[in-house]
Amino acid sequence: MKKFKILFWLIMVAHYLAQAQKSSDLTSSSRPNIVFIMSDDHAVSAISAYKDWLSELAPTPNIDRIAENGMLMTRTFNTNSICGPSRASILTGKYSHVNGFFKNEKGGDFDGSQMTFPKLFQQAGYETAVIGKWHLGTNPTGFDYSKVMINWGGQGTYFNPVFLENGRDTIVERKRHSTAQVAHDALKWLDKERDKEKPFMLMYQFKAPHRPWEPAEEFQTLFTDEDFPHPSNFNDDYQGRIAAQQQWMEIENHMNRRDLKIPPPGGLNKRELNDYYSYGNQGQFWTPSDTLQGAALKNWKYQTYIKDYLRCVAGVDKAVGQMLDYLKDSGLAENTIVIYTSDQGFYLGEHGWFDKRWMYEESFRMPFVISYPKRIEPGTVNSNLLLNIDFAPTMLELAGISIPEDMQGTSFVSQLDMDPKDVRDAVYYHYYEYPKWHKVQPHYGIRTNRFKLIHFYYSMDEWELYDLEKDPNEMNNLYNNPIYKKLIKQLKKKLKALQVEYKDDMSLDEMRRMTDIVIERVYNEENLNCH
Ligand code: SGN
Ligand code: CA
Repeated sequence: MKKFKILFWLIMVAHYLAQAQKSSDLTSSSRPNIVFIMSDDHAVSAISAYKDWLSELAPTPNIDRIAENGMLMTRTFNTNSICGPSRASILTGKYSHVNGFFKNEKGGDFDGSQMTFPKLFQQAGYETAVIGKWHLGTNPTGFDYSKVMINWGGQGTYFNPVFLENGRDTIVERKRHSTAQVAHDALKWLDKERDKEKPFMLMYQFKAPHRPWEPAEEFQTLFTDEDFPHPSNFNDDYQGRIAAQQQWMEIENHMNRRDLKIPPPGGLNKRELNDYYSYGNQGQFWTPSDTLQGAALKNWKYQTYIKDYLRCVAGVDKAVGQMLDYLKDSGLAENTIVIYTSDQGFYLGEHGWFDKRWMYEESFRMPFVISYPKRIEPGTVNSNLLLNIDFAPTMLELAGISIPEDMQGTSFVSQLDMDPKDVRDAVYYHYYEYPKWHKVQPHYGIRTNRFKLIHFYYSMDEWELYDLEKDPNEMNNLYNNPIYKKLIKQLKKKLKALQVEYKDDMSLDEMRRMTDIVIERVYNEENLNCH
């Protein structure tokens, strides 16, 4: 009898200790804070931690600090390389066709009633906020505080950006450049406004370095005396790649006067001004001076573009540094996970292009660096295949919050711990928007560690195969080379399996209909009355 009594008390004590541990996990500082930093259109090559071709000319010392303190992911990809869709996939952990936000242009607004990772953090007792770019139409849901840009179709502008605060108040910020404003607001929220009893999850999101690449005054003279090199395939002729022959995103032929900061003549009304600035979008020829023509004109456009782009990046890097300094000085750094990423990559002259959308590496890849001093070994590198839909489950697991069954991404926490489980052998991609803005044919495909197979299906039936080891710039389409017949068969089988797994196994006609859908945004400037 006595034995049973002792056993009973032992069980009771163990139970009590377990409960106490659980509640202290929920209330104490042991739950990590998260600062999720995301810029817009920031290419991997424009982050010096990646030691890519622009690293030495345009360093990003502050973003690099995150990599030095934590882990640099070299193979992170998005599921649909365009702004809103990538953001919707990050929030939901689901592919575009599942979360319903598959194109920016006339694809409607994001359904904010669905489950998103910020909602799960909020429900678990976190204080949540989103500050900066949102670009999903409907008001943010799942946040205790939100201040997001709403003008220019939700893109926001670099100067005089218009924000919506907490879904109610419209504020035109005239004092600061958009990047500095977002930094100011985020630091203010962290330092003064949040509930300090709770752990926090902050989404700190910049418009920069999105088109039309307008840097803040303090960066406008940076790189003035530099002459940037061209990427090796700057003069790509798109041989063997039919879809690439039809796009409208060449630096030489599709940059407009706004992009290249050509001042308009006086006396134009709003409409004329818009026509003036957007001249060039569809290949209309113009030159800033009659003597500037041909290769020299193309180079001038490129130099103007890349410098403005990298000046915008310098602004973002400064804002990242301010955040890191604040976390350090306030004692928050040790228990805060810091992530830096971008909604997708971008072309900085590769294939002669700007913009994104393609499954080719430069736009398919996303930068991703993460630090968490308590858990991640500093200076580590991970080259496993990751996706933007993995971010939500990963953050949830790090915070000890359970991951909903229907999230399609997979947590990569085991990889942060250097004990990899569930490593993928391929990633699946699907892009829909056409023809606006840049005439990129809808396509889907898979990428393994070495090969990439793409199907352009909308108004053509073209397949492409690349050996990324031998041809990292994707210039040589191997699809019709008989040597690869067996490999193509295997890749197609894998592609089909992924389509079934992710429930994207519709007919081509159904896919085309998604491209053709026209749902106007409810949420646009005219309806906002904010000027
Ligand atoms: C704007 C740009 C396009 C860009 C899209 C989508 N045109 O429409 O060049 O591809 O945004 O960008 S602009 O004349 O308005 O600059 S996204 O990042 O929002 O997806
Ligand atoms: Ca973007």
